[in-house]
Parts: sequence; structure tokens; C-alpha cells
Amino acid sequence: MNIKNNLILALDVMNESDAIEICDSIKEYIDTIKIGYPLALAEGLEIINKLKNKFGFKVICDFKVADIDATNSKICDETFKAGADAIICHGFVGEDSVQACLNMANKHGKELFLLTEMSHPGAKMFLQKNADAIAQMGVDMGITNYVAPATRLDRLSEIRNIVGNESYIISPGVGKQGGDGKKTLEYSNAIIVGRSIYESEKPKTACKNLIESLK
Ligand code: FNU
Repeated sequence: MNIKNNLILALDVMNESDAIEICDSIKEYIDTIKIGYPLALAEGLEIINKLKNKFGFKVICDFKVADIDATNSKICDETFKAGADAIICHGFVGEDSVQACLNMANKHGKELFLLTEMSHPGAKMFLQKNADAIAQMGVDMGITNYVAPATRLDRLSEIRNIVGNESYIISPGVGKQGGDGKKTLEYSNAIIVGRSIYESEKPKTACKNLIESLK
């Protein structure tokens, strides 16, 4: 995926008008947005094509798909049919579940991102212990897109080592969660930023300043 300014907006606002207002203000700087459960549950999956059509964005659906293979297939199918360019799935559910997502992404000619370790403190309880194995499973399955944390650069670096330089890593946790954008991009291909942009008084300026700080 080619992502303008290596910056993805996490659009976790709770209604369409807020979403449009934010998108309109940052469209000069951003061409890829991430939509998760907050906005999709509030406005329905139609919000994906509405924002794509209005702004020409690429949309990554952060649905952290984590079910049995048959159910994962259905979730991914509906999400791609609704216009998503990529979907994020969890890796801890194992190979068969992830393979179902990968098969559906391939069927639609779209992309799959495999979530390895999460960015929040709670990820240390269970997920971190298995994150390297999850990343290795992705490599063995031929997956080339990953999500790894901006909040723990040692872990991000380790995951980069496992998935290799040819793989594409996107990283949440910059800003509100404490991660540094520039340092993160030493290991990651793009950062995912939500609240520090959309909660800002001036999202456009926040975006501009953030991009400056990445240089
Ligand atoms: P912000 N997100 C995350 N950590 O924060 N998808 C993860 O490990 C992960 C994510 C999402 O903190 C989170 O749900 F896998 O406001 C939110 O949408 O900048 C975004 O990344 C971070 O938002």
C-alpha cells in the first residue's frame, strides 16, 4: 500500500458529520484512513463508500477479525463488499482463522493486515508473549502487511526483524498513547494517528505539524 506522508488517520469519531468535517480539513495531507468499530457501528458500513467517494481515500477497516475460519470469511467478505481496501485481523486465533481472511482478501483483490502485538499496556499480559510467533506465522503464510506497536520500539524493531524489510508495517500508538512518530518510522512504514488529530482544535494544523515532525 502506498500511503501519503506515511500517515493514516484513525477516524474514531462517532457520526458522519464529524467524520466529513475532519476528513475535509485533513484531505490535503492524508489519503488513507482507518475506520474501526466506533464509526462503523454508529453509521453502518455505508460510511466506507461515502468517505471513499467524497474524498478518494483508501480505507483500512480495523475490525480486528478474530473468529473461527468460517465466520472470518463472512466478516471479511462483507467488509470488502462494502468498499474496504484492506482489513486488519488478529493473529492469536491461529493459522486457519487468518488463512480465511487472507483467502477472502485475495478473492476480492484487496489487502490483509495481520495484527501482531497491540500498543496498549494490556498487550503485555497475553499478546506480547506470542507476538513474535504470530509475526512468524504471518511470514510462513506469505502475508506481507502487519500492524505492530509504536509504543514499544524494541518490540516494533523485533517484529520488523521477523517480517523482514520487504514487508509493510503500520503502527498505532503515536501521540495520545505516547509513541513518537519519527522514531516509529525508523522501523515502520506508516503511523496510525487518531485523537491527536481529530480531537485537536485545528486538525489541519495538527496534521501539518505532525508531518513536519516526521522529517
Ligand atoms: P489514537 N489501534 C491501537 N493499538 O491503538 N488498531 C493497536 O494495537 C491496534 C489498533 C487503533 O490512540 C485504535 O483502536 F491494533 O487515538 C485507534 O483506532 O491515536 C488507533 O489505532 C489509535 O488511535
